[in-house]
Amino acid sequence: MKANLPLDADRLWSDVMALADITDPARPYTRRSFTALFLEGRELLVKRFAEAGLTTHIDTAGNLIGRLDGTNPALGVIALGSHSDTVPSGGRFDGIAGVATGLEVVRALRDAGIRLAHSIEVVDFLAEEPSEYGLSCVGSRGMVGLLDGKMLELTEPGGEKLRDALRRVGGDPDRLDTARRDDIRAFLELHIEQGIVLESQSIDLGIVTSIVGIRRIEVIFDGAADHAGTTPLGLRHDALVAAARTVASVRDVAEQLAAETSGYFVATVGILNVEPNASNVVPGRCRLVIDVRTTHLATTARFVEIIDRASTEHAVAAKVTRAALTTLSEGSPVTCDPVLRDALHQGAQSLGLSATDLASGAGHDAAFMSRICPSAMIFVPCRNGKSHAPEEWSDRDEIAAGAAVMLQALKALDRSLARPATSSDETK
Ligand code: HGY
Ligand code: MN
Ligand code: MN
Repeated sequence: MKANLPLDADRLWSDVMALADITDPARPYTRRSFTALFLEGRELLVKRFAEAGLTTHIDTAGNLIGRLDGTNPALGVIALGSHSDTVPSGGRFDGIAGVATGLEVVRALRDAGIRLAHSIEVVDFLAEEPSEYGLSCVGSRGMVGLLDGKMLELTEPGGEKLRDALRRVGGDPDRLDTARRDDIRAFLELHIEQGIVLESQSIDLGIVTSIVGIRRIEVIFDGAADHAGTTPLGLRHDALVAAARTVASVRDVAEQLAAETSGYFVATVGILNVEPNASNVVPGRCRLVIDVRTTHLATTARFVEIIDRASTEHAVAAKVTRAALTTLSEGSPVTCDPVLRDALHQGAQSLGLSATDLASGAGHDAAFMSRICPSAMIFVPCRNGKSHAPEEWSDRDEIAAGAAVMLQALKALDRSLARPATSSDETK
């Protein structure tokens, strides 16, 4: 790992740790989107963005954007960033490392007296993690025009609508058209790998090739709440029995399809709500959410078809009913831009850092940003591949190395994207 990087690793680290301190103390590290803690984290970011010379605003999709005009603003924007919200009892680096890196890159340019031709924007996207409203990537969907009216009507368990929550954090659900961007020429996101490849192979950085498409599906079983002691087993309508067997089917079918498909395929049930959730009551209702990820959309369609059939069979066997499967959200798999990936590889090489191509099994804002501009991601190692858990860890120097590569790539792209495409470029 190189020490003499063209930026301030301690300053970058202090941003990451300062955000980590803003957590639900009972569930480190938790800073859920739309909460008071999230807004406290945003206040910190606004302050540090401003100290770095960025003008800040919240766009109507709720994204925090810090901007530094370029010497030739007509060229458009190169955007950097990620997200500052966490999963419940998550880590200190998922998302945060990417926002802090964008900020440090801007400060490093300032310290070096460098003013790029493109304007630079550092973005903290709203609610990248699946929020309490059941939707992920709220801000980046908004920036690319995919945050629709139906999504805005989603509610969290307390009944608040997403549209009202969006307004509460500074967005404007009635003017989402102004959040859509057509002036961003490139988007770069640094993220912890959330996997074990880089650490296990002692590679400094991952350059992401593709990002999985994620589909989240809700399944509801309705049976009959009954006395756990006096209701004979043969007369029960136990919704949890049908749900539990469906959870097992999700895992079995996922393993079968993952073995059959050449691409990447996983499926997980991470949410299981049981009503009334009492030890002495036969569960009357069960809700589960399936998270399906793949680089191969046809496999998702097959998975849904098999699970639709299997969950119906489990419902019949348990003498309960199963509502129609509801798709809560879905996104297609995307490939990262080859020109940006090459700039990241060149950046790593110029700093004597090792880098390898890597697919992402995690979803990211970059997947949505790739719909409006060339986008790419750089991964830094993640101890034991652990993420979405308090043990999540990435070293100060590992993040700084990733930031330095991003800085190198940004300077190169600022030059290459400013050049009008020549006929030879077109043939490339
Ligand atoms: O769930 C994901 O893949 C991301 O961490 N939000
Ligand atoms: Mn995450
Ligand atoms: Mn993330």
